[in-house]
Amino acid sequence: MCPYWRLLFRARFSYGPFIMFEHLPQYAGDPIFGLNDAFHQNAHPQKINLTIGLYYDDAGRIPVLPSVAAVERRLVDDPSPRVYLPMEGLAPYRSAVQKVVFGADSQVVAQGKVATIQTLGGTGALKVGADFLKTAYPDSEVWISDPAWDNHHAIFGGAGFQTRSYPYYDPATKGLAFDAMMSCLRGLPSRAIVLLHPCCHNPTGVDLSREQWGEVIAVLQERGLIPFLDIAYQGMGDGMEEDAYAVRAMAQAGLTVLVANSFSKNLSVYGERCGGLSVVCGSSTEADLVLGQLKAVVRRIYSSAPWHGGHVVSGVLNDAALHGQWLEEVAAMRVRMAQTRTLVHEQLSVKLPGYDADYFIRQRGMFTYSGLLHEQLLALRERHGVYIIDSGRIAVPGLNTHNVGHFTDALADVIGESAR
Ligand code: KET
Repeated sequence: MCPYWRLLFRARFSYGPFIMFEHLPQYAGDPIFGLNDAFHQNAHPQKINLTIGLYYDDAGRIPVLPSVAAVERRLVDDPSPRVYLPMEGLAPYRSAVQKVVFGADSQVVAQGKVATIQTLGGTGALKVGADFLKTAYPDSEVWISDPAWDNHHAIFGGAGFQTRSYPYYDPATKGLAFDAMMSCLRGLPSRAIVLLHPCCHNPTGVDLSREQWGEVIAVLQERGLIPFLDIAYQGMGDGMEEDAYAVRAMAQAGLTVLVANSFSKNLSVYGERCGGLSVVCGSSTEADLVLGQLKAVVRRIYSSAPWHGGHVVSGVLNDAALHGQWLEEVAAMRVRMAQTRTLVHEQLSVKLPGYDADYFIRQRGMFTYSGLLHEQLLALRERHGVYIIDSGRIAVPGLNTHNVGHFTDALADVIGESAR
């Protein structure tokens, strides 16, 4: 056979199915979702899931909030067609986001300076914001707290940015490394993007005081930095209004700021993918322009946000009675988490007398950063069925009055063992 025919013959008959992707690396899995899956496979009778940022009630159930269920019942009977929403999302949803995040009497909102879109959860908001910023400031770097919610690096890295870390947590005090953080921020070039958590910092549970926020705002202004606020736990720290302090202080100070908010946790609608992205601009003209750019980003990545989730959130937030009910529901979650922290602290002071467990009550929101060592985390999983992610971050809502005794026994065992 001549070489040409041989080639053709081999191409046609000798090869099996073409293999195109075998050169790709195995996905290592996500440190949070991966361990959550491992937990579900464990057969330990007293196992406790402290991996993922989900709110569980005292019976260990993820609640369907009664305010949400009321709107969902209405939606079942609503004959409206399930059309595509506009690229920017449902109008009453967007105005509700603005009220919750910036306050009902916000000046910047009244002046039309805020461009807000409905997004696919907080993650979607971060992604749209990242793509938007990449168009506006392609050469900027994104500064993320150390330690971070890992997905911050993944999302901004995936949008093409170089990501960097600023000091945030001091392991010695299990508190804020404020001086180191400030000296890093003071050295950043103009238009650097700084990712900040207004409340309930993930993963540490360590937040800034109002005075500290004042100092951060001054540096952001002086250096011409671009703050990007990720508020995924509004209402879980000190209260719905209190937790938004940093957002509102920055808006009032006249900063250009991006805000990604999530309703996953505070409305317990994780899988409905409900969040918002707001950009506070210098004028209403600029806000219109920015809104157009956000729509363009949405159109090219997923076109529009979900109808059902949009109507659920909008239905709760825009109905005065349901809104009030929701605030009480969030307060109940917040109080239960605070009580759980106190309970752990009390029990550890008895079971582990020399151990400083104050961080449990000092840190706020859904997470506590334990500083537990790798061997201790493994022993907790293997011996006691207590699942905590590798960074030592504990998702507090996995604890309740029924399992806290097992948890503190387990901690006393592994920490006591290391001390022996
Ligand atoms: N921001 C932060 C800081 C955050 O902790 C989460 C979720 C999100 C955004 C995502 O929000 P959503 O609306 O779900 O897209 N964190 C928890 C779940 C996860 O890792 O995705 C967690 O840290 O366990």
